Amino acid sequence: MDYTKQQLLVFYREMQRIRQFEEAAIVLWDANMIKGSIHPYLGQEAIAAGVCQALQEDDYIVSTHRGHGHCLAKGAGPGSMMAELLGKTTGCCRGRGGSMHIADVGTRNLGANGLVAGGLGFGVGAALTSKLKKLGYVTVAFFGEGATGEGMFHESLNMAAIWKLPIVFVCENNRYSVSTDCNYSVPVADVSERAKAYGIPGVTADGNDMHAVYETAGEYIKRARNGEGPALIEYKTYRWEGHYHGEPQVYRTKEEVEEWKKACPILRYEKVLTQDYKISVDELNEIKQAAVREMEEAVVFAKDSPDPVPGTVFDYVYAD
Ligand SMILES: Cc1ncc(C[n+]2csc(CCOP(=O)(O)OP(=O)(O)O)c2C)c(N)n1
Repeated sequence: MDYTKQQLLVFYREMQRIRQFEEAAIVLWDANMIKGSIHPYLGQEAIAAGVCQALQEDDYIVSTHRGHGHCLAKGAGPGSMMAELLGKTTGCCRGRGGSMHIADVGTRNLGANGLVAGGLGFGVGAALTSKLKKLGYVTVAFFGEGATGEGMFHESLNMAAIWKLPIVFVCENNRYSVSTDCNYSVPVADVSERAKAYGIPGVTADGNDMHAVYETAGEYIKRARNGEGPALIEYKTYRWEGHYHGEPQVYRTKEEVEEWKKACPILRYEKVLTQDYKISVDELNEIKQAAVREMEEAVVFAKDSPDPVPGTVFDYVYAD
């Protein structure tokens, strides 16, 4: 596929923004400023960035407990996201959601979800609305390979298939569900094989290869938009952190993690951009530094924002 230089740099920038957001969030967690756990997206940046670049502004996404990358890539502001992590009133859920329930309805992100596979049902609902009301938007449902053992995964694929809904199911196979290796928990070599059971296309692609992610997503998003129904994409990748930041990781070796860090999607893309597209290292550094500054500003905004007043705890629970 031919890309403009502007497109290439946007892909790079979006991955760097996710990387820098996560690294800044980890610093805040280590300083005990974030209550509860965070599930970093480090190592998986190409997927959120590539898939969301293939979406239109009015398309929807549903996310997971590992949802910061999806939220940022779909367009949420890092200041309001960081404030959400700190439970501040300026957060995108006014401090009520925190990391694991981060959502940004304004940018058509129906939210992260504490229930594994929980988002898939919402995604099917959003897709059904699009079809019934002829709204033309597509929904992407992100989930991990662990979610494919849940009933909700199978019910969602089945319903989306029989009604030919405009939804793309995006499985981020990062190898582990908490401590369980997918070689134990998933009985097929590729999660995408499961699409056969629902009569929809299933494809596996390299989740650390930005162009492979973007092109695969683009193909099936277009197909869904044309009324040809859902598809299941599996992106193979690897999560660098433990299940949550600070998790002991006794189920894998440091060597395995280090090996996967060599396949870093950002380093790989830097090589592609400098070697194949002759983009200078200086230009890439500038983009990285801009992402660092953007996240520093987000942290300052979040820290300076007010805490919610305890008496407002029941506000926003019900719609007006
Ligand atoms: C229905 C349900 N079962 C179990 C859990 C506990 N749990 C939280 S995350 C997780 C693993 C999820 O793995 P995966 O779907 O592969 O996503 P990843 O963490 O790898 O991104 C589990 C079992 C839960 N939150 N919800």
